[in-house]
Amino acid sequence: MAANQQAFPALTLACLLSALLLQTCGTFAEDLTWDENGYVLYCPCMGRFGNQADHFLGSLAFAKMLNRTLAVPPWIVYRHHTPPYTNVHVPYSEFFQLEALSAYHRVVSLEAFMKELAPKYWPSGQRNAYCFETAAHRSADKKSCPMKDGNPFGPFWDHVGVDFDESVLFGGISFSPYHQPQWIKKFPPSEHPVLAMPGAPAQFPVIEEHVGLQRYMVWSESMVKEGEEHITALLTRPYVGIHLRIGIDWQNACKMLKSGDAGPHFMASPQCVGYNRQTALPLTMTMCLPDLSEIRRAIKLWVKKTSARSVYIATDSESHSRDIDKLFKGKVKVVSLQPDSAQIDLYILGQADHFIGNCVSSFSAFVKRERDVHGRSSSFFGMDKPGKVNERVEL
Ligand SMILES: Nc1nc2c(ncn2[C@@H]2O[C@H](COP(=O)(O)OP(=O)(O)OP(=O)(O)O)[C@@H](O)[C@H]2O)c(=O)[nH]1
Ligand SMILES: *[C@@H]1O[C@H](CO)[C@@H](O)[C@H](O)[C@H]1NC(C)=O
Repeated sequence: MAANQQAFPALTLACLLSALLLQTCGTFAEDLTWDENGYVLYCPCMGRFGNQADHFLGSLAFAKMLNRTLAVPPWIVYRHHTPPYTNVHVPYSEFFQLEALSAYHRVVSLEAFMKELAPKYWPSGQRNAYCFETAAHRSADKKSCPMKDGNPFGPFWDHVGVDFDESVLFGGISFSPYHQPQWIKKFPPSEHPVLAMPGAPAQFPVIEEHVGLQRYMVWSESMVKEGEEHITALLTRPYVGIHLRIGIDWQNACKMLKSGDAGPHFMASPQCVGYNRQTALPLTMTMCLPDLSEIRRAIKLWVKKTSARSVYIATDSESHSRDIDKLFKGKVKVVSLQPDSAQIDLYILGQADHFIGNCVSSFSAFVKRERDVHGRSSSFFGMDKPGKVNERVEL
C-alpha cells in the first residue's frame, strides 16, 4: 500500500487548489488510491441504452468476481439525427449515482481513473488490450485486439484518451463464474493490473443471476428532479405507463420470429418467457410487435384494474395517443412526452402504478427490473401475467 501514501498527498493538494478555485473538491478527489487488486475497463460498444445497461450489470458482477475495481464507462448515446450528429459520451453519474454502486462493489468512473490514476499507474506505453483470440484473428496481423476499429470503438477510446500498445489474447474461457479460477491464474493483478477489453465482459441479455444488481443503479438527483417535475405537471395518479417499441427497426427485428427458427429466446425475451431454454414459454409475434388491437386491449385491462386516471406512453416512433384517447372518452388523460432524452421516459415508466412493456426489448427490461426491485407491478403486451401464457379471449 506504499503507492497510496505517495499518491495521496499530491491528490490532496490538487484537491485543495481546486476547492479554492472551483469548489468541486469532494466529487473527484475522494479516495482515489490505486487498487493493488487491479481494474476492469471496457467499452459499452454494443447497442443502445438498454443493451449497454444489461452489459453493465454483467460487467459489474465480473469485476466483483475478480475482485478488481470496475472503471465505470460513460454511456454511449448515438445522436446521429439530432445535434451534435455524433456519439455523445455521457458520464455514468449524469444518469445514476456512482456512489450507490459501492454498496455492491468497488468502482471508479473511467473518467476519474484516466485523470487521477492512469498517468501514474497505467501510463502510455504500458496499455495492454485484452481480448478473445477469435476477435484478434480478424485483425490484419491476426494478433491485435480490435480496440479502436470503427464506430463506436475508436471514438470511445479517443474520448477517454487511450491508445493501446500490446494485445494479450485469451481463449477457452468465458465470463461466467465457472472460469473464475482461470481468470485469476491467467491474469494476476501484479502482472496484469488493468484488464481493458473491447466489449463488456458480460452476456447479452443479462443472466438471471445478475438481474437483481439493478438495485444498485439508483437515479441521480438531477434525473429524479426532472422526472418528478414531469410526473407532477403531466400525470394524475394512478397512472399506467406503457412502452411502445414498434418502429421500423423493431418491425424488421420481429420478422425473424415469423420464420420460426428464432425460438423463445430472442433478445430480452427471457424476462418474460423464462431464462431456462427447456421450460421457456413460446414467444409470440404479439409479444414482440403488438398491433393496435393488442395495445388497446392491454391498456384497457390495466387502466380498469388499477383505476388509472392517466396513461403515459413512451415510444420509439408513433404514440397512438389519439386511438388510446378514444378508448376512454376523455375520462383518462393520455400523455406522450417524447422527451429528448430516453432516460426521462425510463424514469417515468419506472414510477408508474402499473407498467406494460415489450417482452423482447432491453429498454423495457430496464424498467421491469427496476420496478421488480421496488415491488411495483408490470406486465407485457401479449402476456398479462409474466411467466404465464395469455388465454385467448376473443374480443
Ligand atoms: N425516448 C425513447 N426512446 C426509445 C423508446 N424505445 C426505444 N427507444 C430508443 O431506442 C433504443 C433501443 O435500444 P435499446 O435501449 O438497446 O433497447 P432494445 O429495445 O432492446 O433495442 P435494440 O437495441 O434495437 O435491440 C433506446 O435506447 C432508445 O434510444 C422510448 O419509448 N422512448
Ligand atoms: C479484494 O480487494 C480489496 C481491495 O484491493 C482487498 O482489500 C481485499 O482483501 C480483497 N479480497 C480478497 C478476497 O482478495
